[in-house]
Amino acid sequence: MNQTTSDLITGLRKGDRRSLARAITLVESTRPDDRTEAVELLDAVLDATGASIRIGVTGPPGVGKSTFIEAFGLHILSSGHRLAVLAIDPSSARTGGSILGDKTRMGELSAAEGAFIRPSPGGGRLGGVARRTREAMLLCEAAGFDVVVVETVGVGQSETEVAGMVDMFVLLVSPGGGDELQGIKRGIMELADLVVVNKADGDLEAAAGRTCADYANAVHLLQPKWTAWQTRALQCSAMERRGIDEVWAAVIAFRDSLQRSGEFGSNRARQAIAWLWSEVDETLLHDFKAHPKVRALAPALERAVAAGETSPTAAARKLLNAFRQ
Ligand SMILES: Nc1nc2c(ncn2[C@@H]2O[C@H](COP(=O)(O)OP(=O)(O)O)[C@@H](O)[C@H]2O)c(=O)[nH]1
Ligand SMILES: [Mg+2]
Repeated sequence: MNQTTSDLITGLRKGDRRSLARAITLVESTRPDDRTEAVELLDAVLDATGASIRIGVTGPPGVGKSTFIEAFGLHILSSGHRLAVLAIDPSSARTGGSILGDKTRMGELSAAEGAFIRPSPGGGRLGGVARRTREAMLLCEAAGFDVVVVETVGVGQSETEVAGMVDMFVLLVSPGGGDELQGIKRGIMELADLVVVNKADGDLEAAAGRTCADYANAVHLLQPKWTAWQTRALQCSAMERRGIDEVWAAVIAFRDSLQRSGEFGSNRARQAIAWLWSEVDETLLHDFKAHPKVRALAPALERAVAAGETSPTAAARKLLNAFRQ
């Protein structure tokens, strides 16, 4: 292990935010020597990880995720916790814009002593993002952040991946009629442990109440995820910072119920095993695609498959044989 890495470990264990930022940059790097350092780093701090509650926050663009996380985060800090926010935005790699928007919407939180906010630009493949986000989450825990929020834009497969690495999954929705309920994909509803109807203020307050009741009914029809917890629906105004304490109370109730039933620990164990295999999957696939023989053969085989001259199965076999040789 080099000096930089051992300095990072010391800094992390002291809760230094600059060391945390640098450690996350290291785990995000794809350079092979950085990867080696990153794995050593993660191993060295593993004993200091795990003692947090990991919360996924998702919802369609514009629902108020960033505003909510700002209000929620400040509330959590005031109860004496340290909060890390990891924001995954698959579009930010292209536009770069949403990070700036989030920085301003989370201005008070980013300036707060006990908070750490890190946008995770979507580095190409989604799987790659989730992979590094898991590692970043462990680093935040090692640095003493006992609440970790992973924010994801509710548009794609990212929800499933994020739900697979957090303890609790919170779905933010806007006030609206029955159509709104239809618009949220059923699959995402099934992942939610808590549905929060945001923007329950001003003209939207009455609609928020109705939407909240609709969701409360809808979640009862879903297959329960846990024996010790039934998905709830709440409403809040992130902008006016009302109803935020109820959301935090629900998070605590969720954690306590699942810890009592043993499901908290068993879920984490399941997630760790899934992580192991996805790490193997992704590394193998990466090595496969980077293999010189595979790279040499692939273009011609792709053309042959596209032209209908070779079956995809036969072409895949050729590539796999070239890889194994
Ligand atoms: N009325 C109202 N507007 C809100 C609330 N929360 C967020 N907004 C507004 O909704 C828009 C999108 O908010 P933002 O936090 O960026 O949403 P995100 O895309 O989900 O992160 C902004 O114009 C916010 O000011 C709320 O509780 N009430
Ligand atoms: Mg946002």
